[in-house]
Parts: sequence; C-alpha cells; structure tokens
Amino acid sequence: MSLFPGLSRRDFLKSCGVLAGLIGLSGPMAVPKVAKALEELAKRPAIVWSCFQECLGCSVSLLQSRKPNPANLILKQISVNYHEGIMAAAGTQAEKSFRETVDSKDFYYVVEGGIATGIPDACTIGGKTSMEICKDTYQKAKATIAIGTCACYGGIQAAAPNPSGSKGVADFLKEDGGITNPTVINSPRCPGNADDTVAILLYVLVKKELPELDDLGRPKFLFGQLVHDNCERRGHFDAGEFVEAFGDEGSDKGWCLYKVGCKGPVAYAPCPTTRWNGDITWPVMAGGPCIGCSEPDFWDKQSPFYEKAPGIKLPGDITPTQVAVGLGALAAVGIGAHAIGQVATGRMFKGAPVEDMEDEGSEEGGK
Ligand code: FSX
Ligand code: SF4
Ligand code: F3S
Repeated sequence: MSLFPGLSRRDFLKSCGVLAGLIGLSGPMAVPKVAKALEELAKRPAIVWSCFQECLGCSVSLLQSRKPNPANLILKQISVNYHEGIMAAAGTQAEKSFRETVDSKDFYYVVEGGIATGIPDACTIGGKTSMEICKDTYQKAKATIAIGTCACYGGIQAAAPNPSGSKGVADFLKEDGGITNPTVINSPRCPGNADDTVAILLYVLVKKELPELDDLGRPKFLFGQLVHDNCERRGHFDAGEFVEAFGDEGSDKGWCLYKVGCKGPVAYAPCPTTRWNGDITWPVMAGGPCIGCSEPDFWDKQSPFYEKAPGIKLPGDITPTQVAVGLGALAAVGIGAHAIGQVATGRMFKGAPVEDMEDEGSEEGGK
C-alpha cells in the first residue's frame, strides 16, 4: 500500500521535485533524496507546536495551503502530538500528550507567537508561563523552529510600548532564559508561510543538519534575497514607473508601489516565490505594498506603512556622470558586462542601491 494514499507515484515524485527546488537541491539525486526523506517522514516524526502571543494566522496559513501541495503532503506524514490551536484533546488529556512527547526528547519544536517576558502571566497555558514552557521544551527538542514574525522577533505585541515584554524565542532564551547562543531557526513573515515551514522541516530531515542562517536567524536559502529582487513589478521600478496614489493610472497598470510605501527594497523574504492562499498571491501581487513584515520590529521600524522607505535611490537619481565614473572603475578591475549592468540598475549587492547614510531618514527602514 502506498505510504501516501490518494497520491500517484508520478504526483508524489512531482511534489518531491518542487520540494527539492525549495531547499536548493539539484542534480539527478535530488528527487530520490527528497522521496526517501518523505518516506522516512511516513514514520511520523513528532512535532510539539506551542501557540503563545499570536493571532493563530501562522497555523491557519499552514492548514489552508492548496491541495495537492507539498505542505499537505508533509502534514499528513507528521505526528503533531500537541498543538494548542487545533488539537482535539483538551485539559489533562492534552497535557499528557505534551508531557510524554517532550519527555521522550524525540520531537521537533515549533513555536508560534511571542514570549511574554515583561508580564509572564500575560501568557499562561496549563498554569505555566510561556517563558517556562518555551525554555523547558527547547532544551529537550531535536531542533526548534520559530514560525512567524511574532515567534522570531516578538511581532505586533512587541510594538511600542510592548506592554507584555514580548520577545522572539531566541532573544528570550538568550536574554531571560540564561542560554548562551541558542539555536533557533527563524521563519518570519506575518503570518508565517506554509511552504517556508515545510521547506525548513524538510531541510532538517533530508540534510540532517540545520540550514545556514543569516544574522537574524533566518535560513539563507529562503530569506537570502530582498522581496524587491524577485518582484514582478521590478521592471517598472527600474523604468521609473510608479504608482503615485492608490487608484491612479499606475495602479491600473500594475506599476511599482515604492512611492506608496512598498518596503520590498529593505525586506528579506521569498514572498514573490512562496506565496499564500494556495500559492495564488502575495501582498504586492494583490496590489498592496510590502510592509516589511519579515523584519524585526517592523510595526515600529517600517511604519508609516504608506510612506516611502527612506534611503532608496531610484534609477532616475543616478546622473550620467555617476554612471560613467562607476562603470569605468568597475571595468578597470575586470568586472563583467553583466555584473556592471546589475550594479548600474541596483540589482547587485542585495537589490536596491542605498543612498549615502547621511541622507535624511536613512537610519530608519533598514534591516
Ligand atoms: Fe504573528 Fe502568527 Fe502575524 Fe498572526 O499566528 S506572525 S500576528 S499574522 O499569524 O504569530
Ligand atoms: Fe516590487 Fe515594491 Fe520593489 Fe516596487 S518597490 S519593485 S512593488 S518590491
Ligand atoms: Fe511581508 Fe512584505 Fe512579504 S509585507 S509577506 S515581507 S511582501
């Protein structure tokens, strides 16, 4: 009998190909490797999923992924032994499942939501605070993944004045939990994205190692590029074609949203490629600007949401003299024509060119 009921071998291998691409595997062995890992998943590794200070959007995002979809494929194969938001069990029965799984030390820990460190009692489950639960469970898990910006960096609860002292898991463990250099894989975006969650789980299971993380704890294979780098409206940015006000002619034509507040040039996330609602859409595609939700403290640092991100140089801002001098210098050190083109249009060095740091407002809006 198939390990994946309802899925033909052909569709199964097709999904394996999609997942291999997501975690950066290529070559003839990529699909067999992923297939083997998924078949191992059929033995149902255990997940403990905590819901702390959040809106449950990350779980809903995962549950509403489209069929057939890699997320569904994996969810059917994982034993989510404990999930406060969606499990059928309640009370002592739920507690029992939690305790047994955590004590087995044979599980992966997923955290959704911020940790209440200022008012610990602001978030309690079964009489224990989020601080107590998170630290104890982290110490026993095989790996810990923070899903959504709340679990990564505190999220909306952490917006000034942050009354509950909300923090992301890694910051809490380090600053309040007494754990030096905690290892937490951060998967931000508000809400967390289903394909990111699946890709990270699969990466750990297939490669048997943690992905390389950036300085904010995000896997580089997912969060290594700016939203701006892969945006379908990027051609309009480069051509200087901007929406000046919502509902104008530029809006109808699908032009760039930078001038109405898009923070794509400062937000590191794979939104144009791993999207929402069954992979159908993402904020910019739906006509709204990116508000930089993949970045720490985005509620405070990326707002006002409908005003331009400071410090971004527009293509038309580059004078002919600057271009000539810049290209001459690059040619002198032997950089190829393609690379020169990327630099001239701002597509190298992580996307948009940043203006001189002394420019007005340049301290805000960045990472
Ligand atoms: Fe936070 Fe998840 Fe934002 Fe919500 O539950 S990342 S508030 S949309 O979705 O934790
Ligand atoms: Fe896309 Fe926003 Fe960049 Fe414009 S500024 S190209 S809308 S990410
Ligand atoms: Fe968030 Fe911007 Fe992506 S708002 S979901 S990082 S497009």
